[in-house]
Amino acid sequence: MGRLVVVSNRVGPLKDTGRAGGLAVALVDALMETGGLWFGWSGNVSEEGSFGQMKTQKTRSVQMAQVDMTQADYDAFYAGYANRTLWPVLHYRLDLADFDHRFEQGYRYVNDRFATRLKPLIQDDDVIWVHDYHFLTFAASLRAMDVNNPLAFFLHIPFPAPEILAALPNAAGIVRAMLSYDLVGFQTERDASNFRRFVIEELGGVDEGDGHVRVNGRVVIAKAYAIGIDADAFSKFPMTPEARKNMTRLEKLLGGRQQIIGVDRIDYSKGLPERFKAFERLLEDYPENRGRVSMMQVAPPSRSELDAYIDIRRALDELTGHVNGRFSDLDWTPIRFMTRSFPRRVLAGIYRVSRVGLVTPLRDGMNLVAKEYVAAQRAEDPGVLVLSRFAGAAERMPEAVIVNPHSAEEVAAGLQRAITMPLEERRNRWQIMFDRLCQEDAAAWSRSIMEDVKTIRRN
Ligand code: GDG
Repeated sequence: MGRLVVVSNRVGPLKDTGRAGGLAVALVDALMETGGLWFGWSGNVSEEGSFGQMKTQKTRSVQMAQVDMTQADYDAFYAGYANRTLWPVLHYRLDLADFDHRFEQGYRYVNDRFATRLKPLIQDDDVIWVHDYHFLTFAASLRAMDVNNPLAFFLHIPFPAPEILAALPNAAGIVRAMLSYDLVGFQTERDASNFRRFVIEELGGVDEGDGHVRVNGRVVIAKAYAIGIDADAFSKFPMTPEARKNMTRLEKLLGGRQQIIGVDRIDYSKGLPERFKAFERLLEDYPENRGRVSMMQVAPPSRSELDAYIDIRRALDELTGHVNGRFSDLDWTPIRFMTRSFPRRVLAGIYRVSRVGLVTPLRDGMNLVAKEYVAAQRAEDPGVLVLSRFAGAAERMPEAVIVNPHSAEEVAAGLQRAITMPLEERRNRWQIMFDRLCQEDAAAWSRSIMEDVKTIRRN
């Protein structure tokens, strides 16, 4: 295979710093193997925008190239179409979507501009791998500039049923643009089949079997490739000095009580208010947990300039106050809500001392926190994952306690089951999930996509 070129909204970090997430880890290995190039937005808004100078940097054989955006680009492309239109629609939240036609124009414009800047850097045998909902139309832009390299795409978030997507103005135009890719990858079988169904029902495509669809004389691969984590590395994090120091602090505070842990960016897709209410329900329905079980929620703020995100944060502050006011005792506070982030190693330590990992998104592409929680447990005495059926992770983790996040009653019952689960059952469930996480890890994920890229035939 030739050189790998990765395109994503944000570039890096390359090092395994405290903040590097699963995506960076998976991509960096693949990039290093081929001496690749990583291209995207610099994170800066400037007057010249994408017409300005390209920032380049080479670290450990990987070339990075970044361009700016103008404020107008940022408003229409990033804060507009990507995060006010596509994010809610693709998460089945039509009620929160903002359909402003100027957003789509700005989005296509930025995709064109970024493609124009990338084009001179492309070599003949490069494989170009584009990431996520910011760049649905990027391949169409490149093809219009006569780029003939293999183009692969991976969508990190859900792809909704055609009945939902049809509400997006010009949905057919957007999906048609996606068909300029040779391969379109999704997190789950459900997402991949939703996409193929749209192509077949709305665009006259023909199912060719094995995840291939034929449309307008071309065959496109549209399959599921569930993203994994570096399970081996993550399982070792709790043993690092940084993690141990913080685990001791936390264990001292807990004083033998049990902890439920949640870790999510503040986002309406994550089901946080529903989760807080389910925890309140646990204390109501199973009062023996009062004074004995607490919930910690780590919630780094994101996209905080958007109204929907401001509203959710306010709702969570209120719910925390409500539950704590109602149930707190002299030596016990039910909910600890922290709108901050922790280094990854510390996070792994927090997972390990928590008896229950609570992951209850209303919709989620995959959800890496579910996988990280399991990877961080000790084989001798593992905690229990309580997982929403609407997280992509649920498709490959049926040994978790699977719940419907919309039902406070059901989540409370799931929590009670997790809290009281006998050791042997906890071990059995954990071992199966951990083995699978090690097998289907981040490296396996990018490898399986690259294997399918090799089957692409361009004429
Ligand atoms: C999108 C899709 C899909 C969180 N808090 C801290 C912290 N994190 C890390 C977690 C995890 C990552 O951020 C979050 O990943 P998720 O998968 O849970 O969710 P999204 O951010 O919405 O990601 C999702 C993913 O893309 C990958 O394809 O799974 O469905 O929505 O790695 O650990 N990291 C640190 N401190 C924190 O406080 N260091």
